[in-house]
Amino acid sequence: MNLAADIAGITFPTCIMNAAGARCVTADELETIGRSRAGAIVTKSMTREARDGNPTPRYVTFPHGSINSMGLPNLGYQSYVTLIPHLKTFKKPVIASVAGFNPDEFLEIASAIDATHPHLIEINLSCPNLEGHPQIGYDFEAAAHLLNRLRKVVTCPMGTKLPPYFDPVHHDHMAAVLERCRVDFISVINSVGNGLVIDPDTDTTVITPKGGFGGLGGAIIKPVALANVRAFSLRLQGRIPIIGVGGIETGQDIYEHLLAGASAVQIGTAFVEEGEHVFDRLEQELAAVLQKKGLQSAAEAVGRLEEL
Ligand code: RRO
Repeated sequence: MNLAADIAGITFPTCIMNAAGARCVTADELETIGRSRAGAIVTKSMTREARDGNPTPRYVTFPHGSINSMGLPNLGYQSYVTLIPHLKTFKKPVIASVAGFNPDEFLEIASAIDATHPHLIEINLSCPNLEGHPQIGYDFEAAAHLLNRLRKVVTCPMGTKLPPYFDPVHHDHMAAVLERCRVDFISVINSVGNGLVIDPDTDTTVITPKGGFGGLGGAIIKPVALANVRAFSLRLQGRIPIIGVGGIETGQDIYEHLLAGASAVQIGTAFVEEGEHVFDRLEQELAAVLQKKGLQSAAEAVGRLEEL
């Protein structure tokens, strides 16, 4: 079974990789992904300075989901500038996720990272967990301005990680921005921001930062993720490839993301919970689903969803 994917001219040995944020901060964690069956190494979103992130508890699972408010813990971009050439020796694409607290920071980080030639750069416009910093992906004008500036300095394929949208007019608007800014791929979706999980035994929130509000991940967000993959797929018609993220626990879930229009997928909560063996399991499960459907490759399933 051929599970390879092509995103913006880069070949991925399999279409299943980690999501930015999941076990991908340190050199050790990134090397573990390099040695695993993951189809790429995706870094944690990096900022200008190294960060410890928010106070704990800041990641908790609950039935069928997770909530996090990590607060961008990462080594600072200069450490990843040193690490990326080493990560490339694992012979699979390296995707550097870039964040920033203002446009100039995004520019500084993206330029320095671009000079190390990762295979792709993913611009994170959708972190929900920073007090006083709304998600840029919800401000279409600011997002367009930032992506335009970044496009001028980034030479490798540049994509963006988007928050979930809940109204078709927002999908229309963002799709137009993406095309105008010549974005090479999108990863949809980031966590569903500012959810609230309550522990009824203790009468408390389950995480500490931001009064308990945090980004939701895991199985419960799959329909929102699929909707965003489908909505962008219908609008972009293959001109900008899509990486589907959200709620993937089984090969069947990956198949649904492919049907909706994703060319590849990223695994967040399930990777955190299960470790790197999740990639072997998902690969086997996806191959079995595709075979049952009479398909020879993952690519054949992309965008085949039929409406009733
Ligand atoms: O570090 C985080 O709190 C975080 C980030 Br940057 C993100 O993009 N999405 C998320 O759920 N958490």
